[in-house]
Amino acid sequence: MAKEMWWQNAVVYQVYPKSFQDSDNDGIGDLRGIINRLDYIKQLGVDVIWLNPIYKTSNIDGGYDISDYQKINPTFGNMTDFEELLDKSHQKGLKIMMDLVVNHSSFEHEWFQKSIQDDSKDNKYRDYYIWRDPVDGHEPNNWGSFFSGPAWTYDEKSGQYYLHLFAKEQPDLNWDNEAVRNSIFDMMNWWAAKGIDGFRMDVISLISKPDGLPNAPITEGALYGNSGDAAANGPHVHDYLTEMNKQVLQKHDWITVGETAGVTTSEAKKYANLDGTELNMVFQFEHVGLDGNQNPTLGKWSDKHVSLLALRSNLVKWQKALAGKAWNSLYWNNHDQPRAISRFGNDSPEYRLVSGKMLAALLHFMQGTPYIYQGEEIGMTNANFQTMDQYQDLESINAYHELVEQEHLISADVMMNYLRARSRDNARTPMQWDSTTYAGFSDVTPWLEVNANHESINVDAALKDKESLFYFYQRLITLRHELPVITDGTFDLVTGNEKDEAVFAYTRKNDKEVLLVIANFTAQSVSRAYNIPKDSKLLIQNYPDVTSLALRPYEIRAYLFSNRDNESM
Ligand code: ISL
Repeated sequence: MAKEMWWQNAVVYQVYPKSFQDSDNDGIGDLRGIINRLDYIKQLGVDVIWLNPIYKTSNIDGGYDISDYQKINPTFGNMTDFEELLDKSHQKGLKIMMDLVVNHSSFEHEWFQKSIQDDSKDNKYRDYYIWRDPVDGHEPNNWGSFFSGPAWTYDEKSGQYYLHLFAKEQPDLNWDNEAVRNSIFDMMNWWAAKGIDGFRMDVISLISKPDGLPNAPITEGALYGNSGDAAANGPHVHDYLTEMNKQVLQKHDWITVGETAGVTTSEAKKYANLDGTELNMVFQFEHVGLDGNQNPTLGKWSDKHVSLLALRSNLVKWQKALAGKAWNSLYWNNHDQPRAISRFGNDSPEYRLVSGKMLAALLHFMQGTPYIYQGEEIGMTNANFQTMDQYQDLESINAYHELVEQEHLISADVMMNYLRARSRDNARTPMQWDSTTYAGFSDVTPWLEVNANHESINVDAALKDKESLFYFYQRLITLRHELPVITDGTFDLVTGNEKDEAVFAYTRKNDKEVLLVIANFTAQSVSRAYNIPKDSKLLIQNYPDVTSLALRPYEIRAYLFSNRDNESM
């Protein structure tokens, strides 16, 4: 491997501020809440905190609709609070990665307000967004919004439509306009001067729209063309990121990660190339798309469980394809995805802990930078909401409305199951600090209901129990910092493992050492024969004892031994 960069050996903790810790008892998390919990984050041992958007917002989409990129959301605090958070984090050796949401702004942003201000269509800000004339009295093309309905909204005053790949309150910025790019780079440099440590870039793969905005292929039965496919990895995206790199990123020793919907391994090798001309790494979406609905119209709405065969072949593909060429980010969940244990493990009381540890170790021993989403480290589970009024997320609410009430494609009961399995609100229930009524998140009713299981699943309980998931994560993070093979070792599946329907087994190998990871992905005991050298050290396991090579439900073991190259697994 070429010269190692600090972020290749780092672990990131993702904080969704709205749901992390409320310090002023308005039921909404805030910056002071995060400041008060920095010691907890530090105790886990991570290197970086990624903050979901904390900017002034219209609050349509959890802060991903920014109305002023240089102001703090007043519900979260003010710039002095932010500076204190940055300062205190740095004092504790924690870096802060901000969210950069520049595929779109809020409709309330000054640029958009000026863009719609008059109907002359030639003011400077008109071209900051993507405006088109109607075609035959309709939308300019067939693109659908990620959040239901068409991706175009008509503006009566000017007689034109504007493009929004997300909600109508999130108009897409026109990256083909150099003035837009320069405004964004100036804003990034302004944050750089504050001393931040990097950016996570929201849907950055969508910023360059295809020339002429042609219709997107439409799957049979689908309501709209797939705008995500149409806009992903567009004609100039790499030029624009190279430009951003020159004007901003190159000047700093930052961590940067692109959220790249629709990214393939060959595209990822460009975005996250090791020459450092674009970004450090990307979030790919393939492994969280494998359990989607068979019916393409329903897309992500499903309650299916992915098979180990499909999941493993995907994860292995990414490990292999990027090795030596680009850098992976590793994640099971985030603020948009259901909880890892509920989705990929088993959230029953019997197996929650053991399957959570298995998932953690399986991911953390791969090559790449691991991301831990708040609450993952204590094994929080899906929200298990029973009625629609418990949901707050616009994606969930719009989808219910469109699929159940408007198009009658599925019944309310089926959709409720799908939401329990996939709604973004599963990830957004308040952080569970203790067993009190509002889980120590707030003294008043929180903006989104606390998961009922906070009485037993909470930070207080985890910190008191030496066998908790928290300490298991802490150990995994320490191991990554101490053992180079976790960062630089080559990745290989154990011979023959690709067809195993129950066990995932791989090695990481460098000149000196071999790390062998064996994980049972099922609730049944299985036995397998692996050649484990006598002098190997059992590095970590999720059962208190080891007897034979029979693997108990969700058992994982990682062995470390010296590399005797000719040895076969
Ligand atoms: O959440 C999704 C599926 O449920 C994705 O399609 C998601 O919309 C996509 O990954 C983009 O996500 C990001 O941009 C959105 C915002 O709502 C998400 O929270 C953010 O992570 C628009 O800014």
